[in-house]
Amino acid sequence: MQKKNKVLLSAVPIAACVAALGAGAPAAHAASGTTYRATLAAVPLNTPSGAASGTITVTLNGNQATISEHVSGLATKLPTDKKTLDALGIPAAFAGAPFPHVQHIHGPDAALGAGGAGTCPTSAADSNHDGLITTGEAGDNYGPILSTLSTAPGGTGDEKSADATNVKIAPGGGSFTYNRTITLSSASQAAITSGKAVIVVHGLNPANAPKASLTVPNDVGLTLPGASKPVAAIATSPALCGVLQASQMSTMPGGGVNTGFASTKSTTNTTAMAGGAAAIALGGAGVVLMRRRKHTTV
Ligand SMILES: [Cu+2]
Repeated sequence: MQKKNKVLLSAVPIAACVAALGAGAPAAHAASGTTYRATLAAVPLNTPSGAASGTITVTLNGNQATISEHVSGLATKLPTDKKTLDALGIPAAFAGAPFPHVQHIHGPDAALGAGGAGTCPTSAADSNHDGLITTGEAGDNYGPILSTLSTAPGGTGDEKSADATNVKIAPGGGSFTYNRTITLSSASQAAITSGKAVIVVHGLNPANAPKASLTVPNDVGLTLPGASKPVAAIATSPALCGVLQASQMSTMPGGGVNTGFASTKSTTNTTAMAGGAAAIALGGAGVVLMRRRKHTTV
């Protein structure tokens, strides 16, 4: 039932899978608990509408979260060309590897004094108007990293964990399926039950990413191990985003599986003290790499 490290590159019929999921029945439904789901949509400016998408279901049982996610349409492989790698600040060791997509549960973190509005950025988040929404620019929307959805054995990391930006344990490839049960921090649990947890998949596709993302260094101070300069913003910028919401079967055709979601949609606590530097710094040091569509084909 659990495909642990099978995440990298299970490329096959994901599109079909996504469609099925979108239609209703949660794929991974724990015996009990509350199910939350999100449609992962293209972040404006960063990913053309419809070019990439996904769905994620999170079933919460105490601090255990059973996650089932399908994503498609993202960048597939890293470039192999040394010049391209150098230009983007990607170490040669990553040449040709599956494009890693670091992904997190973001949200407010009271312990850090970091807010998060529980929203995905709109194009208005591009505060410097360069056509790109960077991690920093989206920080007010979704807040700092609360949990990392990695492929590492045992699971997840809090916002201080190196796992958060470790590309070696990030799911990779243009399409992937991610199924596992992880232990959540209290901040993550609180964010989810208050409707402020936001799933963010990082790493833009050079084939359709804003030009600025190739030339501007990332704004979270991230330099990949072995690189001579900070990785380009394309690596850390949010590609897909979705707000986790208690599963409301009423919105689904034929709806049936309703199990008391109402209580989980509590009034949002207005902890959104938008914007601390902390939120920004942690908000997505995503990591990743990218590839230039120029020569490799997908
Ligand atoms: Cu993130």
